[in-house]
Amino acid sequence: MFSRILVANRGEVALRVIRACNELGIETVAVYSQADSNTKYLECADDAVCIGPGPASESYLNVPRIIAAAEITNVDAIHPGYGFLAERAHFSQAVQEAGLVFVGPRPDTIQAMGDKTEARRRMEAAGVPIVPGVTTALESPGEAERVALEVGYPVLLKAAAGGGGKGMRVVREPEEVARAFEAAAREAQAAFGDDSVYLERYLDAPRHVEIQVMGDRFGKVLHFGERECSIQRRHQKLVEEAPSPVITPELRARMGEAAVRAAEAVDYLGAGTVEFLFKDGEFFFLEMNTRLQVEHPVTEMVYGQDLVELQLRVASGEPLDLDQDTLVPAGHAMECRITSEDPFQGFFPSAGRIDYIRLPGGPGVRWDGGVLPGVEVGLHYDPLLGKLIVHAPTRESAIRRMSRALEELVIRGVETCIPLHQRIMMERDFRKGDLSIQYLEDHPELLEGMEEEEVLRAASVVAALLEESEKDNLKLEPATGGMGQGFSHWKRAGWPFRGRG
Ligand code: MV4
Repeated sequence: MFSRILVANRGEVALRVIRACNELGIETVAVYSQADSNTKYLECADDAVCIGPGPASESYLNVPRIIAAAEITNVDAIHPGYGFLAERAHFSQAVQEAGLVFVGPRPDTIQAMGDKTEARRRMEAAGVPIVPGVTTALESPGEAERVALEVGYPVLLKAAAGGGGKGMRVVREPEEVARAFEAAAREAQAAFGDDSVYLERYLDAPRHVEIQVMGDRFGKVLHFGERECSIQRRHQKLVEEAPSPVITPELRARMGEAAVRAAEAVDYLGAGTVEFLFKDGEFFFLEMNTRLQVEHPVTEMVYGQDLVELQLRVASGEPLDLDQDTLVPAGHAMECRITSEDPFQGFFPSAGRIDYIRLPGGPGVRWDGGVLPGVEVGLHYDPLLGKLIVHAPTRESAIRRMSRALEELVIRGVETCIPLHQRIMMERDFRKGDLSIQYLEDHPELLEGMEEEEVLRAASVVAALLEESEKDNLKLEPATGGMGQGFSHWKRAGWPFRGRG
């Protein structure tokens, strides 16, 4: 096992990796930008190195500075976390060339999965179901027209260098294909410096279900079941859960075997995720993410495994000491991503100084967060403040537990999406498990701000409570963050939904 590791990331994922290292007796070196000098993850590391100014290109994305920080602190390995450099083949390569271990897949694997047409070719060869369509880039608008007719409308044009939704175009009529092809190619060129575009059958309102995999240096690959990640906005996931409400043990075994074949086809090392679209009982390979993912905790909770510990063990050369047959999910886990965005103002990013945090606790509640009171939340980086994760025996009890924990959680100083999560937990289709990637578009009422009448009623309740507390000469903390945070006093008085069953 390693004796000292550099964590090339920030915030909650840096803390997650440092915690795993602390349990394993591995020393940690954190890196930080000048914008991050007083955050929580730094305090938990054994050493910390400033790698540059706030802009990510000059700090967390700067390969020479990170390698230099690793060299002066004498580490054995670098863990990239997720985002930033986690899926850059050249970083994995540079770490190796510096004589260090990259905690993640080999450069060739990252490269192969980064090219979406090559990924489709490899998956097809490995017998993994792919969405019907082409597996090489389209040469011309004319070819796009011919192929679209064969594949059948509607079709989706995608950038070969893409992923995460950039440069996609839905086409419903043959007359539109040529123009859409030109537009998609231009967009792909601008976004990725590569104008290659390919085409697939467009699936309407599928679910996003993904399988967690882990590979060791001896060619063994295991899967850890699925996560249901359908609830998202603009490709940013909001709520994830495991298991999926629609995946039976038989389907889990079939999807898991497909994901293991996918990983084996690219000589997979470390933690990875095979994404599928799921519709009408069928599943189709979408992409493979060659990293640990934000939502990995829901898998950890139901499988009772520490995925970061496993990453570190396989990276250091240990074999995976588990059998697929013994990996069976227990209970139900759910995660809400807590971001500094105002869901009722178009998810407008919110900046400010965090002046108060009250964290939830109790049975089956986990908080993976990277912020502390006093921390300045800026606009340099991703808005993720932390993740609230619960584990309970059934999906119904997990939803009740999440509602309870969301009510306990208070973050003041920035707007957050906590009130939206509270509404989702109460929403009928969510409760039934009736989900798709269209969920938020299908439920616009969840994003509506409060009616004026409701605001006035809430304000009068708050005023009455304040008057009461003054009368008793008590200094009461509001139960949640006040007006911006879900009108908790009102909710206790019966808004917006009562039921707890
Ligand atoms: C699709 C699709 C429907 N049909 N492919 C979006 C991100 C990119 N990685 C692939 N994406 C999609 N590919 C076919 N053939 C719908 C999406 C999609 C999506 C997929 C997963 C999670 C959220 C999504 C949101 C919008 C569109």
